[in-house]
Amino acid sequence: MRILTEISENLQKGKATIVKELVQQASDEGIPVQQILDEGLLAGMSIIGEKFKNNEVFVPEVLVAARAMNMGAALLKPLMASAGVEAAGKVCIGTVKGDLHDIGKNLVKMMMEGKGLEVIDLGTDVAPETYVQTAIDQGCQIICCSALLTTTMGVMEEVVKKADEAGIRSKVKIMVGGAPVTQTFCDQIGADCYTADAAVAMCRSA
Ligand code: B12
Repeated sequence: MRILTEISENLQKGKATIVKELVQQASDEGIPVQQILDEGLLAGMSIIGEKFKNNEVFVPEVLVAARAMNMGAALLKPLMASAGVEAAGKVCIGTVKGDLHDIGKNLVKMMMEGKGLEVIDLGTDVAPETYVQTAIDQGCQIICCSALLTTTMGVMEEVVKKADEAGIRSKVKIMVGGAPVTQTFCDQIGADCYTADAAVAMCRSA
């Protein structure tokens, strides 16, 4: 669909205002939210990812694209939220210590909120103790950890250990995700659940 291609192209150029307008237009035209997200915003972000890997674009370009992605996604958020639904549970989510990537984490958060869960966003660079203390203080049933760097994935194991030490392991499910994370890794560190993308994370958390 032309408009979805335009969203992707403008996102790659970091044109946040145009992305926002096009996302609004696409939604007004009745294109499903999931399709706008997948074929517009995420498609653009994935091309930027490839170009970043191949040194065709650099950090500043990625940052403006990320900003456009977040602005477009923020517009979709209320459309995903099921109006007036009472929170079905409480989740705390964050990107692990040492890692500043938050686009995927924000998407998972949005999807979970859309499913009626109350989500406490701990942001990025989150220490294992912070996840566990928040889960205790706020009574969260799920801790969600995101990592995009192979060098920070190991922090997730620390979260599992700290939850164990704090005596809350049986009461809290630990979900892990992010591009380098796999089911094997999830099993290895003793986490409860891994999903490859935000949409599945939403279903599993329900
Ligand atoms: C955007 C980006 C950045 C931006 C981040 C902006 C931001 N606000 O997030 C900036 C420019 C800051 C950046 C910096 C760096 N980056 Co960077 N970045 C990326 C890039 C291009 C896209 C990531 C992204 O947002 N993808 C889109 C989202 C939607 O996908 P996602 O995060 O995977 O999330 C999905 C799933 O994984 C899942 N998910 C995510 N989290 C969770 C959590 C749970 C619980 C669940 C269930 C699911 C789930 O759901 C999401 C949606 O479906 C990737 C390349 C790539 N292809 O991934 C590199 C990439 C991750 N970066 C990389 C690197 C090396 C860096 C830097 C070290 C570069 C540098 N030399 O400075 C720094 C590190 C900074 C730091 N300390 O964190 C490498 C990592 C290599 C590795 N194997 O470790 C990558 C893979 C690029 C590459 N190929 O070299 N980066």
